[in-house]
Amino acid sequence: MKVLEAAFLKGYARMATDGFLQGWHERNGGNFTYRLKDEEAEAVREDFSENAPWQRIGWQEDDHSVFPGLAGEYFLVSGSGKYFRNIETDPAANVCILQLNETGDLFRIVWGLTEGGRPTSELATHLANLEVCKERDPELRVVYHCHPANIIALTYVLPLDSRVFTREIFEMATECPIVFPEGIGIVPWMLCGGQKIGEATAELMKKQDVVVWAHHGAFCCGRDFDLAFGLMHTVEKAAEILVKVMSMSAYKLNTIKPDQFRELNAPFGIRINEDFLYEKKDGRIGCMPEE
Ligand code: 2HA
Ligand code: ZN
Repeated sequence: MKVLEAAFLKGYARMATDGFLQGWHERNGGNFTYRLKDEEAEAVREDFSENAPWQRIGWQEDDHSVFPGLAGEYFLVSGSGKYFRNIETDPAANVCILQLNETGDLFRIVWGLTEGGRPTSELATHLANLEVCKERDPELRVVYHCHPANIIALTYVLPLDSRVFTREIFEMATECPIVFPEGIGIVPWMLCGGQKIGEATAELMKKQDVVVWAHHGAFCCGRDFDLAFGLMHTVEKAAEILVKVMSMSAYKLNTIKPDQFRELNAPFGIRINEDFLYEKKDGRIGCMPEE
């Protein structure tokens, strides 16, 4: 089978368009990886070329990333400098499939980027995330990064504290704690495009499916495209509601209370992390747990 006919390629391209239409991918903003199943790689192997050189994963000078947990695997990855709005119309020019070597420290492009280029500048972060995700759930295959305006806006006015950020988002929609009961991780502003921010993000993704990069964007993971896209969509929708609420008032008159969140646990078969269910003194938005 040709890569262009494969269901995983079509699902990936459709999600890229969906993200673009949401306004999350201005210019070349965002990047996106999918870790292929063995049978998916096998089915399109005839379309792979093994002539491309092996390359270091690092992008910045002193980077030398190694991902032994992903050795030998294949990944569908967006191209550096490529635009999400072009992925669905011309996947072969804008994305690639790459393979990691047997020690997990070099990659080679086996398909795509037909007009040249490199995989995303955030490759180290994507692989670091995919490695820790695979460890906690072997079926977690999608890592997605985008620039959603409301999530980013909140990083200027909420404390950059996972407990506060998560709790304020949880209060904006009952489905939030059901969809991501482990909450949102926060990486303070750091230089993007390298190994250090990748390590900081992956440390949080060991437990959390959503990580916000302050003043930049967000990452999420998922078992498939629907779950990863749906997760980002849910967080950004809640962030949009919070921006609207904060535009009207610094205080909430009504909200969902900790014991009401706890009522969700049994019927939905979840366990909302208690770190987010602290008592609040009043309805002021963004107050720290100890205030
Ligand atoms: O431009 O989003 O984080 C791609 C990015 C870098
Ligand atoms: Zn970005």
